[in-house]
Amino acid sequence: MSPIVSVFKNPPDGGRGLHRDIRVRWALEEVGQSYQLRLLTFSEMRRPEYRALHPFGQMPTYEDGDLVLFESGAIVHHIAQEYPGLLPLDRNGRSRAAMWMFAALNTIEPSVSSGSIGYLQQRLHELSVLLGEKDWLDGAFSAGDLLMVTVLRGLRGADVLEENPNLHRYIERAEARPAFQRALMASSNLSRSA
Ligand code: GTB
Repeated sequence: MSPIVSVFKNPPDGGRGLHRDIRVRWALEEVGQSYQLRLLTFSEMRRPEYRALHPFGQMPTYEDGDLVLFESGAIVHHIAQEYPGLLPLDRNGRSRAAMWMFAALNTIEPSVSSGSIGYLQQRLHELSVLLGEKDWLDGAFSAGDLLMVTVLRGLRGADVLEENPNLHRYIERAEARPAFQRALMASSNLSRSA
């Protein structure tokens, strides 16, 4: 049985891959693991059956046998540990990839929703300096880059992002990955058929 990922039946983003499920779909595509979808409307997300999977009634969730997970970061972390392809082989490298996963969700994502442009500007500038002309944050593409790019994608076109051209190129490089393209295509096909 392949894992089951919950997604919006009628994605409000019109299939542009802006919901948190894109993180999970992309991670599964990167590691070459097929998956099934649990399609949900907003009202179905409020039902007790779904609350049993996700206490906050959000998506995505991930079901694999007797394992049920919520929180997109935890799900991507699980996939990265379970299947080869999203974490380096050495212990220190794995810990640094986890550090970048936390940085994406715990430092950059909150700064995006903080409402303070100055604060966000500062964090993005620091990230831009750190990335420099490297392709990825720390060696090969990892789960850290995957989460960081999903956070940054929401800022595309905004001055605060575009004043860091290397971050724009970083997003483009990640979006050009075949695994991302497959995940995005699956999201937009779903939206078209809704
Ligand atoms: N921390 C959780 C995680 O990472 O899994 C956050 C999950 C979350 O916020 N999920 C949202 C949700 O289920 C969907 S992605 N919301 C319903 C609810 O809270 O009741 C957030 C989102 C929503 C809409 C757009 N959009 O329209 O473009 C983009 C992203």
